[in-house]
Amino acid sequence: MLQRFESKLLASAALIVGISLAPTSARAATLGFADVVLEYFAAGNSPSPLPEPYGSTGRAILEPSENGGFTIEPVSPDVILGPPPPSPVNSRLNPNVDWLALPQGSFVTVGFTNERIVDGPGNDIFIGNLEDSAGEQADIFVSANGNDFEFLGRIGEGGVRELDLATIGFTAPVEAIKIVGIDNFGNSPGFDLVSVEGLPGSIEPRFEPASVPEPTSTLGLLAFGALGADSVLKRKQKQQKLSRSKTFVS
Ligand SMILES: [Ca+2]
Ligand SMILES: [Ca+2]
Ligand SMILES: [Ca+2]
Repeated sequence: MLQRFESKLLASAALIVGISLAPTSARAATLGFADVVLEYFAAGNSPSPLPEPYGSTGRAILEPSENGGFTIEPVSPDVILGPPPPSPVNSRLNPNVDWLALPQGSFVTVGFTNERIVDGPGNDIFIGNLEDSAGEQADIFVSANGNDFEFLGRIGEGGVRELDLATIGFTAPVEAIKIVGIDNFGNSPGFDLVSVEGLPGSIEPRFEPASVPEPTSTLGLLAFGALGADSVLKRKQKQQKLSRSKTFVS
């Protein structure tokens, strides 16, 4: 019975999250940068035969001659979390640059655990991407609840990388940002995403939850998503109770 329930949950989870939520997507939170991959979707429009997700871990500078003319390798979508490496953010000059390529229609949605992004003075969101561009573009959507997304603007490698929430009158704190590839340009076909950042005047720090469930399984992730804040609150209350009783024991 329980097994049947679990497999039902897994099936629903697969539908909800598309391909998968990488178990390694929880990294140490860094202020101002995306901390978690909420969703990744492969549209399947990359030039054949490139299995998504692909990009580069940056540990080696790939030669176009090595891989059918494509400077890519399989990557986890979470390579875009946290801060980018020191300049230059260039796939040919810097072996420490990681990126996730988003070909036409493929997208990634990231969340923030220790901050929210708000409409501060001027631009608020910076989308880090490779400086050695082939003119790729991506569409950026923002959400205050992780479900409903509003189109904020189109950005381009080597072009506009910063966006202002005021341009669409988005006044609620941003909880999630979705980046959608719109072309297959370059030797790494698609928009080469490196980082997702809140600009300094637009970050609202917040405390991290006392404990975050280990996203070791899709089931765990689904349960976390479905139960949400309520379960976190209950867990916190339980922990408080436990720590109180510990105090008395000692
Ligand atoms: Ca962060
Ligand atoms: Ca602003
Ligand atoms: Ca590209």
